[in-house]
Amino acid sequence: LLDTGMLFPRESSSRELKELNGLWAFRADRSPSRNQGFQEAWYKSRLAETGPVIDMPVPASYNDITQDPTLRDFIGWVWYEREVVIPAHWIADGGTRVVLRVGSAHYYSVVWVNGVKVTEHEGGHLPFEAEIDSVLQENPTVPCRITIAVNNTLTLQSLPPGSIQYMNDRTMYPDGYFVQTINFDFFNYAGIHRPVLLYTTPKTYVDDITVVTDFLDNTGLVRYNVSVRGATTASVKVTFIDKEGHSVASSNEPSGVLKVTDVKLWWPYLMHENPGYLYSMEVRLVADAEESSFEDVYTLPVGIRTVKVTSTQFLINNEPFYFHGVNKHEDADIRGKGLDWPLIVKDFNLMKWLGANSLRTSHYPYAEEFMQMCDRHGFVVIDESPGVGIVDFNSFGNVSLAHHQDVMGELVRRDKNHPSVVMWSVANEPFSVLPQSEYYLKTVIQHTKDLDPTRPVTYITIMNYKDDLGGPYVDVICLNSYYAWYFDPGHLEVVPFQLSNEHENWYNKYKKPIIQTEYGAGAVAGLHSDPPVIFTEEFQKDFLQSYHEVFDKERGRFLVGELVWNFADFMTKQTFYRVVGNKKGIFTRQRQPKAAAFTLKERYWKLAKKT
Ligand code: GCB
Repeated sequence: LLDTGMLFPRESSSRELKELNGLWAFRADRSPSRNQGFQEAWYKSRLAETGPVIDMPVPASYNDITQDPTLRDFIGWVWYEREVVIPAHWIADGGTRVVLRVGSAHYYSVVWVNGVKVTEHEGGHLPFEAEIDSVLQENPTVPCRITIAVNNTLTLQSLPPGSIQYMNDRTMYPDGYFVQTINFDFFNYAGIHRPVLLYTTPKTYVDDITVVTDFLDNTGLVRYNVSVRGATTASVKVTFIDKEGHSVASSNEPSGVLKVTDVKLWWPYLMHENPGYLYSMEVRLVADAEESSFEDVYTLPVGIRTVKVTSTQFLINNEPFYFHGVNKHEDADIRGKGLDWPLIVKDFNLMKWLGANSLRTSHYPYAEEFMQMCDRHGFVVIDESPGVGIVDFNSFGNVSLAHHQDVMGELVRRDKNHPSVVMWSVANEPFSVLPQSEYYLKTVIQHTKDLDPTRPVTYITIMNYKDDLGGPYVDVICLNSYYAWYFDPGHLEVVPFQLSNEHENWYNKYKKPIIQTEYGAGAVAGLHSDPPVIFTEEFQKDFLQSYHEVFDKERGRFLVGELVWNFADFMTKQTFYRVVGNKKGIFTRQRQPKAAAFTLKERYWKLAKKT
């Protein structure tokens, strides 16, 4: 299905980059049909010529940028436009491939260049791109105009699924009133969330690279495959370079195995004094025929490590790994889910402060820039698809299954070379007790294993071991538990019974290792009470500790990890059980610690010393 690669755009001697971040012109299509933009072909001229526009930063969610609640809650098409001057030499000789790339836009996007449609893409959280050099050559306007229409509507066939409900009782709701229903617990932020850029390659170019790593004694083995696209025949030269810049292995074949002597393995943060070691794999493409001269150079960071799962352990480089870390969200004040470097770096600093060694990209793929930081700093990642809130009977139908498989294809294609990614999660809390769910989950998991036979695959469940139907198909049992929160709220005395029974039952049934992929309690920063009650900082702290006591009895037996819910407070839709969002963060949304953060910090550093 996916017949091209999706390498992260990098500059090289043969590739240029031009970022299109900054201010774009913006308009929401508020017509009753939500379709005026297409009817009037707003992409054909400058957006300002067809109506009023406002400034909109890219990347950012548009929801929290203005003072307008109807834009915050808008459902439908919004239009973005920006002009850019294309360097003359990109189009002059016809030898350059120009690609427009969107890091992600939520949810459905259509893209035009100078009024010509160049691509459309379904799904947020994953990149898409289009070759635009022929459009630029045929319409050489200065500047060049890029228009992107984005629709955030979620349907039973989208991932995540949702549905639109029309409220037709005119005594109760105004004319045309409808709502978006969703089955997930985070705000459905929308817009262009990640960088938009133009990059160039020669017409014959490195389209994709796949690496699979292993080691034997002190020799690293890098099995690789380079796929080339374009007309001309070309030779591939691969050079493997260490951090000091020394070439340690090389080859002249498009695929093969590189042998790296005295290998420096990629290790998780806190597991080794030199975590996150990355080599550089330089792939150089050179024209074979004398009459054509071109070269394409792409350099991929590569970490050499292995991942294995036994019935009781999760092994990285054949050593037992215990996940002590966090679940995150891409979420912050004002920018929503928009990529923001200060926020990313701050979050990494906080994770290091905490002594975390791992995270789950709950509940969708995170920015590539974030994943690269995980590689470099040695954070171990459970890479989750946007398959969150699959609860409706109909969403187990064939259409959504096919789409889910496509999304896994896009995710694996994007993230397959990250050493930090040690497991794929195809879904969070699907309603895996329905008979239809078994075939669905089995199929998505098998599909993901076919795409990447080297990593374990799982989904995250909250269902009982008795009723859950997906257990036989996962490599690691991943459980979310909220005893003493959603059930028996405030009664920590139930935790040792309910949590440990749950774990024992799952383990005895499947003989697979378990990760507690979520556990957590809400705390509004600054609320205090002794004796503790729910929503106070004291309760959140005690809640975590009561779970830790159970974990400590199971670590070394079958429990291989604990990921707190959540790293930071995050926004949700407005509902009576959320107080300006979900407050289960151990940091506030502004990244300040609550009392529980210190409890966790002490624990994680202790755990780090033990492993
Ligand atoms: C869960 C979900 C997560 C929610 C969390 C909660 O089980 O996976 O998305 O935010 O519980 O706080 O309810």
